[in-house]
Amino acid sequence: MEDSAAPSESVYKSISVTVVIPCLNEEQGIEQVLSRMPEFVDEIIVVDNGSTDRTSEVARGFGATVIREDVRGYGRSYKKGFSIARGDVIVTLDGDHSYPPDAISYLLEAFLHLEADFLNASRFPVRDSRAMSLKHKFGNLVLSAAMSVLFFRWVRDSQSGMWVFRRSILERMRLESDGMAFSEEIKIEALRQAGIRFEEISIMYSSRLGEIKLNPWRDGFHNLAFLLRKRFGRRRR
Ligand SMILES: Nc1nc2c(ncn2[C@@H]2O[C@H](COP(=O)(O)OP(=O)(O)OP(=O)(O)O)[C@@H](O)[C@H]2O)c(=O)[nH]1
Ligand SMILES: [Mg+2]
Repeated sequence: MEDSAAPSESVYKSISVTVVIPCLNEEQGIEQVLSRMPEFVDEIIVVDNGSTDRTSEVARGFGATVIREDVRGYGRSYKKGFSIARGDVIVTLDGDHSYPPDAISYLLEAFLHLEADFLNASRFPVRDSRAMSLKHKFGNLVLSAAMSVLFFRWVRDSQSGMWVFRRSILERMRLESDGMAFSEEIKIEALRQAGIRFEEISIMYSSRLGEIKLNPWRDGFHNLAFLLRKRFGRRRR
């Protein structure tokens, strides 16, 4: 936080910023992420999804608010984190240091400049060839193309885990996924709701630190099936 006379001056251009990070055994990555967090961030929430390593201790050491979500799931973790966030704007990223914390200021600038309500940080084009395998690139391309066709809007990276959005739009979204499909669901909801302005810009993406948890085939097919259900399934009230 910035050293200032009035506490309100720590906010970024009059908006307060909360960063939410879901973590499942990310002791290595979270240290790198939090040590690079910009000073102007007002609140950092790390959602520990039942880690058995030192993720929580490391995060607390950097002054983050650590909450625990005992039921496994990426979406589940985000929903828990969002429920206690207080910032005007929420920024998300993984705890594995694959998304760049130092892009947050640039993303916020773009978010304000574009007058967006939801800004998606696209990992494409991937500049570091080690960051994403050909198989992952292909899977991402298929899923993003499917989402673009089904929801009539070109989205370059439907699976990106880095977003900037106004916290107030959450109450207009129907977020049902508890798993990895949460990432595409939040974008679909942003696209679907009238009055939510969706924008997308590129960031640098790097290879993750720590152990891989994603199961590309299982999660890929699940996310594709989720897209179809979300598009053609009955909308529950
Ligand atoms: N896979 C998974 N990740 C979780 C879960 N709960 C929290 N997370 C965190 O959610 C973030 C995204 O998960 P990753 O495993 O990095 O998924 P990914 O980015 O699609 O895959 P990688 O390319 O391997 O980084 C990470 O910070 C995880 O620690 C969970 O139940 N499953
Ligand atoms: Mg990751």
